Amino acid sequence: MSHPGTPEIGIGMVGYAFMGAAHSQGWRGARGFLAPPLRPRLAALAGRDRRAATEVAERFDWAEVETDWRALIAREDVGLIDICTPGDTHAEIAIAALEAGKHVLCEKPLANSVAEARAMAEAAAAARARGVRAMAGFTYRRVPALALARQLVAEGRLGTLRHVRARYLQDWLTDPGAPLTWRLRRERAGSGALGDIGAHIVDLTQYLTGEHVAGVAAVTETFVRERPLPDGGTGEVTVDDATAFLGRLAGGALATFEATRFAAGRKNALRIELNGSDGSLAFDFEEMNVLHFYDATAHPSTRGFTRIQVTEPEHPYLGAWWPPGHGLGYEHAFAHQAADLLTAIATGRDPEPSFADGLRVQQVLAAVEESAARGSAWTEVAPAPL
Ligand code: SOE
Repeated sequence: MSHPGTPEIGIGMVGYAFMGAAHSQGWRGARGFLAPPLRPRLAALAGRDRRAATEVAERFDWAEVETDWRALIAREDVGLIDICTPGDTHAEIAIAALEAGKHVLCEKPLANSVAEARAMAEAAAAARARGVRAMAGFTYRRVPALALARQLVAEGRLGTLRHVRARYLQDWLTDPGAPLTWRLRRERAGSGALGDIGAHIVDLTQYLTGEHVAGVAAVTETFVRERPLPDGGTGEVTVDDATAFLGRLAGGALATFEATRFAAGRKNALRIELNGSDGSLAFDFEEMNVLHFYDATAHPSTRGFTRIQVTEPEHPYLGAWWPPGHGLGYEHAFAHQAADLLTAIATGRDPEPSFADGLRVQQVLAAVEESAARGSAWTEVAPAPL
């Protein structure tokens, strides 16, 4: 709990669109509600378009604006660089920041390729030796119901894990008239639904189970290959619209994954179910304050899925927010992420997920693309050493 006299750290954020807004809220929520032992100060926001960046900076109370991320890193009043830009810029900015001695929070997926992610993980390991910390922004780990799920698995409540069933379903591309944004271009985004939302369910699977995905067999598809450009004409979609793949976890459990932007009516349905010898867990982000738990060790007469309302002070993160029962939303996980990173920095611990965790997700994404290119051939994933 912070109190008057709590040391401050200046945050410098690169990017100011959707994720920039989410992270701005995150820093503010962390400071106000979670009160970490290092207080974030919104020092400066960087964006190439000064007018647009200034408008966002004013809305979210960023003190100053830079139009070059290098200038942001060079500022003495900035101790942490928060990267909220498309994937093609992550490696260059993160490595430069770490080398300059700044802590880093980087949005997911960590990079656009395994080579970039590996270079970032190496830079993070070198920086760690100098007390500089790096975290990858797989924010859903900080949804209280999923943090609770992790606790239950770690306590052994599921017994031996048999299955993971992970889906991330959205529908914002079902309209063929939806414009060709950067998210639909490989050179900017790395991949499509796979890297944008598939990365989340791969990370969650590895986080919840504590095991890595050891191999995959995949299909990917691009349903709409030409889309209108924002300024007229059309352009080519160069990433996947959807992917589905089978996986095997290191401990022997079978996993299925699906990530799509074409699931009409599913808005942000991140769903994950785990089945073990002693029980099951099920979560759907569209009901994000709820976790379903089946205890197979309970008496047969009362056995059944329990719908846990994850809104109580006993649950992860909840004690810092509203009175019991009031519930949280999408933005709160960003506040938890910010507070956890600041606490790790202040107490000299390694934040999670690390860049090495981000690299391990990237390796799975690469294996999915390789498998799909080889006609769904089984493709092993050799996880990067911890
Ligand atoms: C778009 O599909 C997106 O905004 C992702 O980029 C985010 O990571 C996810 O939280 C919500 O959906």
